[in-house]
Amino acid sequence: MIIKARLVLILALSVVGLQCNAGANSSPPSNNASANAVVVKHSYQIVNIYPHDSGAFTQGLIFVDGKLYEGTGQEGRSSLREVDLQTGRVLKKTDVPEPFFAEGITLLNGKIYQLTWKNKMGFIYNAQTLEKIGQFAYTGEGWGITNDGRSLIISDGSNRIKFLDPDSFRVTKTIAVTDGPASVDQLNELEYVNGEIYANIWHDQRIVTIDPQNGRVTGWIDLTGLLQPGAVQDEEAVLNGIAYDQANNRLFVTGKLWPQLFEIKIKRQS
Ligand SMILES: [Ca+2]
Repeated sequence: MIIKARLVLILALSVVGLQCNAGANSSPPSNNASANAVVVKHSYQIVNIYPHDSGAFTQGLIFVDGKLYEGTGQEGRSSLREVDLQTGRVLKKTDVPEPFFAEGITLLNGKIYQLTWKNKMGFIYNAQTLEKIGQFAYTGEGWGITNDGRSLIISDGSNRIKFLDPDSFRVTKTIAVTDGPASVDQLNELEYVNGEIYANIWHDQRIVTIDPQNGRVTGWIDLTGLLQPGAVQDEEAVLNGIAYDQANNRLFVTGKLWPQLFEIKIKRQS
């Protein structure tokens, strides 16, 4: 019995050692939440694959009322587009002038809101025409944006998500995203899906799902292997872009400069 107990102890210590090594090799450490907490990992399956403009540096993706909209970034290449899902063809486009580096987009009450990265200025468009009809100021960086039907919900590259009143643009609530004791930062493109916030994490193959009430992580969706190896060359061509078609319960994902856009189905584990 003693020998057996010792064996169990050695095995347990070995597991702890392996976890420590895994933690030491992960980068960045603040995103190594899965090793520290009870995590729900969801799997996925590909439902459809559509063409995507491989010149589009995707920073925002939404699907509303049967239309796919995309916001693209980089100075001089930033834009807001309406895109044909089936062909990937750009149907309408409004360019964002230099020096603005456009980021996430969301549609609320017929208006599309688009963030910019470091310019502390967002743009407002008529969703039908993509004509610019206004702008708004905010503090900090702008990364991803979505909405819950009432508030604009904004990420800034940290682990914080801010809720803004869409009329006054005042911050009404801020949540810190945590998975157990671990902070989950570099939150990027966002999507509000059935009462949860889905977020891309910059340079990470995982989407994190978040409780908007308290910032607690509710699950992880690992999309490693979604894009064929070698399909993109640019180091910045990372997973970014989540759009939910609420009417048909479809979830779309793509990445910066990716040649494809995927409809995926999440297989939830609980
Ligand atoms: Ca989105």
